[in-house]
Amino acid sequence: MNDALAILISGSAGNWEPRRWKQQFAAALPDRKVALLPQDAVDPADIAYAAVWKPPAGALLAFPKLKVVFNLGAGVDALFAKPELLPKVPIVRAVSGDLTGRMGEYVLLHVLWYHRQQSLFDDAQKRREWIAPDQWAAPALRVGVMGLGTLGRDAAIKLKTVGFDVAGWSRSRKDIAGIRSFAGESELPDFLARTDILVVLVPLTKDTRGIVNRKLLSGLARGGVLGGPVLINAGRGGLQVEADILGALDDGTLIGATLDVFNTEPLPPNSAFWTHPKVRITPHNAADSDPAMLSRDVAEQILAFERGEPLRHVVNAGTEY
Ligand code: NDP
Ligand code: OXD
Repeated sequence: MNDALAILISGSAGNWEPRRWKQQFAAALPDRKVALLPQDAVDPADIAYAAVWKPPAGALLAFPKLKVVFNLGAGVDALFAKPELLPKVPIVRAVSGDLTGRMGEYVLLHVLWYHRQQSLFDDAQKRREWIAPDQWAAPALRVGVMGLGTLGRDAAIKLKTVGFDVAGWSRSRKDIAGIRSFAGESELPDFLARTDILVVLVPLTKDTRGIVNRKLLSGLARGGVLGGPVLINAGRGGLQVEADILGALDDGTLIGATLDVFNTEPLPPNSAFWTHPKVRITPHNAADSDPAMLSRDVAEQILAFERGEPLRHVVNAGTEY
């Protein structure tokens, strides 16, 4: 029998409904055993590949002949929460045009929402009032993208295409036409000081946990066209210190926040974020992993790997992304 694929997904609804993934993987790999765990019966020694989203800690150690783990999202922080329980095999993360396109849509939508002062019009409509606020053009708004990797780079280019004044921050310097690149901790203060809207798209790692805190938010630009800085976090909840964000919104350090990710998900009903007038919440759906698209990508990688070709998008265990 060909080396089997195990699917381990923590999730129950929407795109994380495990049976959707089983169906798509079975179609993408018709000649191979595909086992949805824990329900399907399979000999652990037959498993050569695992496709996972937040698998139970240590579950991957059950497969003695495992060759590759495919993470079904871009972020691998859930796996590296317990690195000592990871098998010593390559971990490949999701990189797909589908995922990248979705994130670009999300970033554009929310930056444009602030830029075009949409909340004023929503409120005015409720009052049946025809208002005429001043509106600036896109080059007047300075957007800063934290993380210029697969998703951040694409979002930054899309923002630049609309006309915004865009810069990005990453560990290593980038050369992207029309986008100023800031690199490393030493250049973070200058990056923040020129940023009206901060878009967070760094991965959650040992180096970035809690990076969106009071000190960082206090370093954002003042005096911009919005009247104060805005935070958009579509990365991970663990990047943000939530009490600091609430404090910054309350004392005017931030004028708004759009949050797709939270320390606890789903966001508990008693969270102050739900009712905060300056907060916009989305339910960690900035860029959903599509079962049909990603199972096809994983199947292609498995077949290429078996032809002796190198794996793509392998995570660096040292940097955790
Ligand atoms: P990449 O690995 O391609 O890019 C990560 C970027 O962050 C790189 O530019 C990297 O710098 C930078 N970075 C990492 N660590 C640091 C650091 N310590 N200091 C400065 N810069 C740093 O990731 P993706 O773009 O594919 O994804 C980013 C994140 O988006 C994912 O990890 C995930 O958490 C989140 N995500 C959220 C989704 C949602 O629906 N909300 C959906 C998909 C992803 P360098 O280039 O120099 O290495
Ligand atoms: C991802 C996510 O990391 O959906 O891809 O959060």
